[in-house]
Amino acid sequence: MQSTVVSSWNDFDPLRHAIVGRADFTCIPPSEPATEAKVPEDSDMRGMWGPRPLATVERANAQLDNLVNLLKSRGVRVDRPEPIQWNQAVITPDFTTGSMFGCMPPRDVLLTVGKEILSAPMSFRCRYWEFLAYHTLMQRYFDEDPGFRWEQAPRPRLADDSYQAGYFDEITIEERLKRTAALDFVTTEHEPLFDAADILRIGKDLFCQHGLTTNRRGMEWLQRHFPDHRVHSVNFPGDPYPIHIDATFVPLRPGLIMNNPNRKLPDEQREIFKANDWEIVDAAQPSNDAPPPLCYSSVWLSMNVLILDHKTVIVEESEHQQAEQLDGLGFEVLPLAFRDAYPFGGGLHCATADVLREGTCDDYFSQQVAAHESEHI
Ligand code: DAV
Repeated sequence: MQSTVVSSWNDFDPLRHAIVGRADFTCIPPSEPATEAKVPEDSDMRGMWGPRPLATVERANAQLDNLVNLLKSRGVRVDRPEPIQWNQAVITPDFTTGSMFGCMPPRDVLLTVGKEILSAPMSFRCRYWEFLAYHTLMQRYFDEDPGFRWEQAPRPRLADDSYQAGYFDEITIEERLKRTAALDFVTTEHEPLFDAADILRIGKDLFCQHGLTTNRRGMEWLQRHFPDHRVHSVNFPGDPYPIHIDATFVPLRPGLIMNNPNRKLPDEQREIFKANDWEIVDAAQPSNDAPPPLCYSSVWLSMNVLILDHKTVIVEESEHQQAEQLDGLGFEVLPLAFRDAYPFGGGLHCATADVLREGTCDDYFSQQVAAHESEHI
């Protein structure tokens, strides 16, 4: 058996070893303060909860297996989590909720920074135990790589004081947009909270989306935990459901990022990219008008691509416009059908987590800029 090396500093250096999620037993969780905030008013998921229909699980797993095969054919080693029976209640001294969620999107919970994989303190109560699906893998990496740092952020309590009560009662989209632009979110600053998928890793700099699932205290914790990094807070007015940075602000290779044109990084937060000669391009429009049924995510999963190296990217096969843009930017585009997996927790980037990418912790932003919202925390 190959021995494991854990190391990854960004999303674009050559990928050698990844974790790909599984759809087994995935549930639509019952409503709770944080999921209330995410599920759109007109969503077909409102009021539904419980295990997802088996036929949809099987279709998602088939597409996840195809992703595994594509990665292997490109020389990437792949591991899979161990799904738990997610249809069980979560009971802690501070809260109870009716079911868990799933382990299709390892990107949400596992943050790889160099030789460390950290399980994130997620704000959804239904996701409290999700890291356990990766426990056997982490144990194995720990045994095989003497330099691997197996870490966990402080477990959040997720009691009522972690959320603003009634925050989303009868709220319109306009009101949502006003509040998110004003950095007023359903999660409070009571304790550190973040999802790993809110953290964009670009070498020495970590750009964190301040939104529904990540608060300033979470970023403060990350800064203290990674003292050699620079942690920046970024936000994207225009997104009524700001959750996870990977359908909003996606680095393609050193010096190039694509930004969701409906969720633009504000001018003052672009300064650091400008000062260091990074180009920010608008992402292509999605080719689909609507997400698949029972899906949390928006049509912008079109941007949720998986980069294999500076010249190769996997794109969902129906996303012709996104594929064309990446082709024009000099990438070899590998199309892969993946929409059946979307309802289980996201796209190609969400469905994976990095174990090993080549490369080192480079300093891409040696010109730091004056403090503002994207300030170094
Ligand atoms: O646009 O719905 C999806 C990100 C999933 N990790 C969106 C964000």
